[in-house]
Amino acid sequence: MNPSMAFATVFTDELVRCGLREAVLAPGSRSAPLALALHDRAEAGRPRGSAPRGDPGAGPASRGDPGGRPPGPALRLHVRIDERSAAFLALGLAKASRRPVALVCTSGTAAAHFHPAVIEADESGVPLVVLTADRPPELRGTGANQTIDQLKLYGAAVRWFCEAGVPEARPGMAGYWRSLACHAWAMASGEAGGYPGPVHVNVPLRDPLVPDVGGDADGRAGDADAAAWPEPLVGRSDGSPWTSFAPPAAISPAAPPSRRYPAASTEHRCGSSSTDGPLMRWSGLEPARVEWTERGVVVCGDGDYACGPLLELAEAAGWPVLAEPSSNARRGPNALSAYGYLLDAPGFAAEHRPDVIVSAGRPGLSRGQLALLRGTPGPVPARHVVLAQGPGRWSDPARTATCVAADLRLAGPTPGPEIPSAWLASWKQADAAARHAADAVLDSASALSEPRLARDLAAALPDGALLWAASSLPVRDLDLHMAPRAGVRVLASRGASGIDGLVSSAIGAALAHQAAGGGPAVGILGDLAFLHDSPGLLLGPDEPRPDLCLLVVNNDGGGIFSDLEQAAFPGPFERVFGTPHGADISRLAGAARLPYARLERAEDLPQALAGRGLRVVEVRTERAAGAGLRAELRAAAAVAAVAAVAAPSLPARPASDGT
Ligand SMILES: Cc1ncc(C[n+]2csc(CCOP(=O)(O)OP(=O)(O)O)c2C)c(N)n1
Ligand SMILES: [Mg+2]
Repeated sequence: MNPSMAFATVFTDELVRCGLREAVLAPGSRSAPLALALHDRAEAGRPRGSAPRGDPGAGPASRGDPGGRPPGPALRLHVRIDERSAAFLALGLAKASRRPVALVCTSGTAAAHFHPAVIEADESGVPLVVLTADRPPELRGTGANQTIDQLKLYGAAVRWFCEAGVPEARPGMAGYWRSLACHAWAMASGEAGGYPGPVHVNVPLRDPLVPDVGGDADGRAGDADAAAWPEPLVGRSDGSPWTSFAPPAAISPAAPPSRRYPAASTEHRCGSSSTDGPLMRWSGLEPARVEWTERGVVVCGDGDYACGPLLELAEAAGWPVLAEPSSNARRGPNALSAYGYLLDAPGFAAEHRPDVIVSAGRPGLSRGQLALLRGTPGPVPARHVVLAQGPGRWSDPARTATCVAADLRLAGPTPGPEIPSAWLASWKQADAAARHAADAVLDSASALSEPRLARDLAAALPDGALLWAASSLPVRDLDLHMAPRAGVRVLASRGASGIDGLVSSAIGAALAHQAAGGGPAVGILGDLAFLHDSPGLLLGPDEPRPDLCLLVVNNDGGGIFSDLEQAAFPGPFERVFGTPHGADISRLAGAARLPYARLERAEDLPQALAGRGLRVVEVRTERAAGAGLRAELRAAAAVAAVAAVAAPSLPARPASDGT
């Protein structure tokens, strides 16, 4: 076995021992050893003749481990033409599975195309192990073909960068490679104590880049010539990783897992064995104490956190829960569905200024929500406790945090859910009134509108479904119209809020969701987002395919801009913001050989969702009409909300700041 193949085979084996179940590859020549090793490992773990779309869980042993080893889990390989799509596919897989995914490309500009997904993974704490093949040092800076400076290519967006040594056939290499793989895994997954995210290993590989002639005619790494290596290449004999990391500190019994609000999915969580426990498992810190006061609010931003304890705290305190869809915390009796309308309603926010805000995840989806955090109108909240996203990561976009904590406890006498709170009742009454008014507007319109589609979609999905919501209006329409519910996992790329890579991210999330036994998946995307990642539609015949309906809301451009200040400049608006394209979505789906359908009436939504496999459903809407409808919705909801709380007056705010 030559050194490049030995490295790739051992490194792959070690990553699988760490827990790797999915790998994504965009082909090239310099990365050939990694491509062959991943393919060998994935093929060997699959029962003979089976389709490649199987569950990447347990499977028979691969023959890829030089020197043999006990049966191990299977690895699933995905191949994509476009590195940007490949990287977002990996992001979706890792986000839904909460497990690092390996992402491999060749040298040169290929590696640069990973950058947007690496940034999103950094911002949203999604674990990726990025492996970029490179020329060996002696060929760099010489004008050698397809050679660029790949060192620290992703800057500060990775948790850890490492330039691997050029593989050599000498003693000590196997331990080095296995230790390196474990290091990369731990830094990505958070098992080493950090916040999960992407890591980058630049891998210089010298020729030969394929198995030695006379080795394995199928192009497999081969076991036989492993004997010629100067030392055994095998890993730990019990199949365990070369290096394991001690689990986080024991969890305080004061923070039992929430039974009433189980986590939205049953999958593995990085660095811990359970998804449902205290908000943060990583911390040995004492929970922050929050003294009870009536006027409290819980804000749940985007993110992957066990929100059950927080929802129970909100119930015990009598505080409303203002949860973005991708927080997966919009459930339980205190969750509101139209809070965005309430916060925009004139007078409502001033009348409902909280004395304490507890925020979790990464808020920032709407201006009203940011204004609440900022304390506008009125004084900044006297107390704003931010629950950190992970070690060293917290989100405080309004810079009003008075305390950042890993966990919190409600202290002092609390009313409990059975004692009616005028404060909570007021929020709930206003929410119900706004919801009712908005529903009436939506149901009276003859054309299928974008907000109605979002509302009906969230309600129509069965328990166990996954919903990927694209940036721009789809996720905002859900935020304004999704009724509280459990059973559907909502994911979105809210780290950097790009409209890039969303076809591939949705495909990756659906694949991981279904590999773990999850139900159907739907991605709701604007037309520009869909077009932006149209290469993501192109799946080769051997590629794993999800059961995913891509619902394309085609308003022929960026509808969100019609709701923003830019709309006040009608001259340049259409060309430089609206971005009309006139693209034929059906032909694009046809070019990728995907089933395509048009949805025209709201009543037909269940039927449109009823298919199977990867498919495209287009809904045509109009940007101008959408902007008009949204204005009408805001006005109707505001009038209803304000009227609903006008009669019974709220308890007077205490003269002090309530702390
Ligand atoms: C990669 C990237 N480029 C540009 C933007 C700025 N941007 C935000 S929303 C948007 C328009 C999106 O249009 P579409 O996907 O059709 O959704 P719609 O606004 O119509 O709902 C753009 C260009 C972005 N967020 N990400
Ligand atoms: Mg659009």
